[in-house]
Amino acid sequence: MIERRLLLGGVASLVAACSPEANSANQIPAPDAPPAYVPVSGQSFERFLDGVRADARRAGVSDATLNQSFAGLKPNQRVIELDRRQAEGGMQWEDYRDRIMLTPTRIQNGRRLMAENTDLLRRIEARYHVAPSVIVAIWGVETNYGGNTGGFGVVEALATLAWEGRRAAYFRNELMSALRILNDRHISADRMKGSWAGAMGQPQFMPSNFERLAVDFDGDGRRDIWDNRADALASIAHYFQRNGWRHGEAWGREVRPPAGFSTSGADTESKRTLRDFARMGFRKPDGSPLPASDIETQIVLPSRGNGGQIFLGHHNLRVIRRYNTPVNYGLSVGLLSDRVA
Ligand SMILES: [Ca+2]
Repeated sequence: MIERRLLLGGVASLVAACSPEANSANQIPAPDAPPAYVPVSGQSFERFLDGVRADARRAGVSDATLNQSFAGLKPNQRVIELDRRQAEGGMQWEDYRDRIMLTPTRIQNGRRLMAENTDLLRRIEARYHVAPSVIVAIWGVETNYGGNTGGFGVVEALATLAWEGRRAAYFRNELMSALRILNDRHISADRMKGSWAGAMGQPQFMPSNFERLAVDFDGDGRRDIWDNRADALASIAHYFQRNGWRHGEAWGREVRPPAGFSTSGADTESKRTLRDFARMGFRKPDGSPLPASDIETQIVLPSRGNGGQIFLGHHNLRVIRRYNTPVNYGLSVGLLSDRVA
């Protein structure tokens, strides 16, 4: 099975960047008050890198790759700050949906890019059996269609996080993956950019996910999810295929509940057919009947929603959430995929 990606990638940083707190936090700290970060291990950064270097050599990474990757490498204080501030939250579903995820610009650009990449998306769909609209929606929310892939050096960010100590084992493993990717020459060290947490390229894959799931769709021998659109979009499709996407099925839908329905007592665990929900009085938001379908589904409530929207989530919503776990992320990707389809 594929490990779940942590909530670390583009959307998390996007939310952080758009929150009012982030603006003040972006200010450079006063020079006379440098925050002192002491790694959990108490080890110096240089000693830490020596250990990584030894492990990487044993894993077959060349000295040339290591010298290039580690030249002038220092811990990045901004990465540590962002990691410690990661527990953002509190954003209302309606604000997250309208101000962050489903902005008019993102919807328009998604439609335009669906049209401009029809042929590529059809070929990807033919190989991986994943809907083009969901590929484009992920591309849109993760990196604004490749426009914002993160400006951190991936090796620098991962080395900082692996040294600094919180989740050290996880990030050290990701750092080793990143070094193997460089050693295999899929990307050059200076082009290997990502988020502060090391999520890379247009799909924001962590390095271990890259190793398992990134694909070379254009056949040039390199899996380039940074600068090659075919590789980036096919890699998203491959991720979905490997996580059980059911081609031709919807992700879910918004519904209007029957009279007397209360979100506080709602059963969000039981799965029933859409037909059963229709019998129970659930309808489309406009009041028209739900399709009499045998697809299995369950009630999904947005987190921190004001009770205005209620959804039925099918199997494919769970697949979307394997890309990034939060329920509001999954719902937004589903809604965006409908809007760009
Ligand atoms: Ca390629």
